[in-house]
Amino acid sequence: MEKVVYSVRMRAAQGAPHEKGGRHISGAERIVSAQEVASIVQKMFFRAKNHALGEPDFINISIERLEFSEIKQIAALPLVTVKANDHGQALFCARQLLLASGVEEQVIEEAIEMLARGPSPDGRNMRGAVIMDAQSGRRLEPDSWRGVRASHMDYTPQAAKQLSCLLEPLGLDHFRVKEALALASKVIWSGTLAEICCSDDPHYTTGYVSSRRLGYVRIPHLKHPSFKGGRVFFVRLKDVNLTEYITRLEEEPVLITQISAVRG
Ligand code: WAQ
Ligand code: MG
Ligand code: MG
Repeated sequence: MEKVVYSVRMRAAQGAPHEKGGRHISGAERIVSAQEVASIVQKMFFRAKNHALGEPDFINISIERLEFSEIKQIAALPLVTVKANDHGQALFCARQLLLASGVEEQVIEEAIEMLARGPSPDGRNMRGAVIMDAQSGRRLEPDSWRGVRASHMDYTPQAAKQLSCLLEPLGLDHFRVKEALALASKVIWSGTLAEICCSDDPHYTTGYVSSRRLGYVRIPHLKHPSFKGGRVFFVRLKDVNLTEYITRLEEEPVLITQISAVRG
């Protein structure tokens, strides 16, 4: 990539801007070279405007200059899809995977409950993720209306191409899968013990559990159609300094330069 690159980030809300309590509709981000910025902005506008959750009233697109040399280079988590035939089996898988990653049983139940109900205090979607103490289940994100957003991550063009080639024969070469893998890889790199995620799109039912130990594990049917969706980042408080951890998640730019194993 060039010496200077740009972080392009989009967030869209309905009714009011996010900071004035608007409903979150869509968010996306990329790290690209200068000549790509205009086309990415156009694509993000189109994506926000045509979202399944509705048409946004406020679309915020920000562009930030970054020195390539200051961006951390990381590997993607290995990707695998488990077999789950229905929502019950999916929940069973998710519980086992989180348990194997070191999350307490009771905490897992609280997190699943939260994804079903809607993680914000009024039971709606949040723009960001819940941070949860893997031992006590205590919520640690500073703002439980907003949550914490993992940000400033993307693939290098070469890694993106390589990933597409591996996903294509599996029928998974879709922006949703690629974005979720990038996010999950950064989230684990930042010091997260494990993550569980369900889309906020009522029609997209595949979710995932990820951890350093298990990689990115896709779980069909994880999201029941009635689930609100969201993300929970589980942390061990003895492993991370919470303030530094949140800064890393939100601000530290990361490019994925290396793709790990991909299995359908
Ligand atoms: N940081 C933290 N939380 C986020 C972020 C972010 N950058 N983006 C979204 N969230 C939270 C927010 O609460 C959303 O409502 C929720 O996650 C779901 O986001 O392999 O589509 O973008 O087949 O709807 C996973 C499976 C799809 C992909 C996930 O999530 C696959 C998905 P969505
Ligand atoms: Mg998204
Ligand atoms: Mg969505």
